[in-house]
Amino acid sequence: MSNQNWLNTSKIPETDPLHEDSRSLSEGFHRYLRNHLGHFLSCAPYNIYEAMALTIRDRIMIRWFNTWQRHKQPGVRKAYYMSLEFLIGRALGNHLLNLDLEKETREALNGFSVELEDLMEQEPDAGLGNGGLGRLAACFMDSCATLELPVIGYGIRYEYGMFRQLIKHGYQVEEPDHWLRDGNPWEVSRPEYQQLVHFGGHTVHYKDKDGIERVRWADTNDVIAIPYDMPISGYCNETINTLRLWKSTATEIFNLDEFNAGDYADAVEAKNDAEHISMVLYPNDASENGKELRLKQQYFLASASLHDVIRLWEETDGADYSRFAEFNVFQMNDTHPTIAVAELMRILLDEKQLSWKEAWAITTKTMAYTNHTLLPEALERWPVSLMERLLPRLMEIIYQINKIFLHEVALRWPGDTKRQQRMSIIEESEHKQVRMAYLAIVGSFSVNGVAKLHSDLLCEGLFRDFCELWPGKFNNKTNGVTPRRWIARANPGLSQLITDQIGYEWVADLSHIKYLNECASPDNKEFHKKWFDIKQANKKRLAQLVLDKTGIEFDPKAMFDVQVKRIHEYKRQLLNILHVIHLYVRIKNGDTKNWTARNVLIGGKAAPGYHMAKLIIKLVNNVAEIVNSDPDVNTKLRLAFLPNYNVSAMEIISPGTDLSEQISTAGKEASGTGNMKFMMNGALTIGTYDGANIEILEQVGEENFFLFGLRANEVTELQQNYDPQHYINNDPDLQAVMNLLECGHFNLFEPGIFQDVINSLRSPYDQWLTLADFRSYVDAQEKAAACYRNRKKWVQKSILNTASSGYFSTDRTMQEYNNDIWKL
Ligand code: 26Q
Repeated sequence: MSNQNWLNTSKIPETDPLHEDSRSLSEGFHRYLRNHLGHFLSCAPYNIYEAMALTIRDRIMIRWFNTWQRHKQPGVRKAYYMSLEFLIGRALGNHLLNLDLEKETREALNGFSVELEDLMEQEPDAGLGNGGLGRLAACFMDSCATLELPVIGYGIRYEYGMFRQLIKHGYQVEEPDHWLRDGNPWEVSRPEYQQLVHFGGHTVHYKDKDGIERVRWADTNDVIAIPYDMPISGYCNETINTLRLWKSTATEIFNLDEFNAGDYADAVEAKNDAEHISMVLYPNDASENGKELRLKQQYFLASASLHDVIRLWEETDGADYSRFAEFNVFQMNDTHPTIAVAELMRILLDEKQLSWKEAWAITTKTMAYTNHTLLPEALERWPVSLMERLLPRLMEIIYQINKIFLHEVALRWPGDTKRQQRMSIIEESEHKQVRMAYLAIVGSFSVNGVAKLHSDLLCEGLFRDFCELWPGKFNNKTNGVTPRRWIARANPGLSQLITDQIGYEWVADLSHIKYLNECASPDNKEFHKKWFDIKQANKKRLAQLVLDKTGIEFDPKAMFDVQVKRIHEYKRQLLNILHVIHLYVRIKNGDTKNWTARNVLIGGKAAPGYHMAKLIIKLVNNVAEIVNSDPDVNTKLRLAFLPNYNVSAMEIISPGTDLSEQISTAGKEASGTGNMKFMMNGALTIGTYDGANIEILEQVGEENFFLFGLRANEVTELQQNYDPQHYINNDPDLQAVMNLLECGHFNLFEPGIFQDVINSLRSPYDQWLTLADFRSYVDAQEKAAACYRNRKKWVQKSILNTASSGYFSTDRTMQEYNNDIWKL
């Protein structure tokens, strides 16, 4: 497609592999700093990081190339993880761990007045995701490389990642995160593999020379997609997998026309439109419906990635599509890239001239879909009118898929027109919409949820009709997290202790962590003491972070009670605050016999347009102000809101946490993954019977978990007839808390600002049933507090939590995806 002549670099003779001793690293580092970056006398701290990253990247290159070569061989079946989000965080420390170069790198910096830790701090987080779903994609990539699975990640190279959160007067303020400002030393651009992506225009139906009906998508506005590759290193193996991120730019042709017409401004605007596609990550972690640019992003990713895979296929296997499905499988991370179902059909039909039957067989053998939500309001829908304007050919194909599908439904349930309506991919209402989840289910051979309960509830509820139709399609894949980042990197103290005790195998095979069970008994005084001391050191590190970011001082001797995650009503940060207010009331009433001092930490971002979530942040800050400034209270209780929660912050937070708050309304949190990071690092969980909490509870045992609250079925039942006043009337503790909130105690100079929060708590339509779980939450908190006072018992439970976390490694999750879905 491009007029450039790309040179064949494979004929250039190989050079000797680069050495990996500290001296060579040091030389490489100096060369980069001086010869490449031009810093002979002075440089910014960032340049030191940059020079070291480039030095390490050099060592990655040859392995990366070799991995590509292996994967390119004919007969290698590959999986493609398609995701609008990859929440990677920092890379340098991770590569050093995986390449086992930390010691050498540290030595290479000797004589240079900079510590490796400070240098690593210079790297900005790659925050290309909102939360759980994006971080999961990053953990998956890590595990696939470690397991040597040929998996390529496909995503968007957002110029601006997740916004930076500032707190001003207690309110969230968003700031753009220009993470690429100083360049990205890890990425390699590959303009030779650019792709054209079409938008707009119209379709032309015609008969080809054999009289077969064909369709051409004409008069489109095209955008170029340029791939930028990021290396994903495996742990202590030679594998470097690829995360391929697309950047959008304008086509030259497109601009030239406008220039020639003398329309400079229009040309610039067109260029702008094209470049906007990969400009910014949408900061909502529930679908925000109808935004045209978001749909463009989705199609941009799907189209560029599919064409890339097709290109690879034709390069290695020729144009024989009869075997395409044997060697390729796509995993769609939620419905976000689901337009890929229609796009693959379009490519096979219109570009490769396959028949509908052939194209559909290939599509439904290569597409797999993962669902991440049970909230019906979060299911993606796109207006048909928008689709027709932006992607007219794809809309035609979706109609055709739906027609054939509804025919199948009609044959299965004759005369059941209600069911046909319910199951239709097109929602027939005044404003017709495409139900992306249904398109994904119909077009995929596998549909999975992300925790046992979640997968069960999907089949009982949202996807019930589809499960009846195709029971074999639906399966569960419980989430995990990578132990490399979340233990080995985040918690070096604990890692060393674990390795000293049970050997190093746990890093690549977390099932080994169970051997820690033997150390849990308090008879192991020495081990207990080491475990405790490490937690203390990690708490000090976390306290320092809190102090730096908020000015609030946490006492490392007190319990660290932490809830960090996106701010959402269903996650019930409000319930947490109600408990804090309850503790405050108790202290003020002198009800402090056998008190357990606590530091309560809450962190997380609110979607910029989510009023209630933003108000919750303000409430945390206002309560914190009152609690922390009261000398009667602040020796027993402190509260802080940590601004700008992100991956790097979690690397400090999870090792320093005693009590992990996982308190969503049962049946609403698909899985949760923060819960797993805390558990691995020896935190105990206070949680509802929801998502992966249930599996954590099963693994660690009820005596080592503070369970409370309604079950999912009880939630559904109570929602029919919920009377919050009833709970207030019958619980003096709750009454006292509500009184304080309602009399404006936490907003003395800001009258009425929390009225919306109060109204939602008191509403019989409060879906999240916050007040219904108040009593059992407070009681569970009391149990946790009592347990914490018994150090021996607490440390024992802490060890047991880590020891029981083996199941929650993404290595296990990826093995299950591979065994049941990908079969690589
Ligand atoms: C959709 C359309 C338009 C704009 C934004 C979005 C959008 C973006 C992100 C919708 C949802 C998300 C993210 C969802 C998410 O993070 N879900 C979480 O996924 C985790 C991994 O499976 C689970 O552990 C969590 O329970 C789930 O909430």
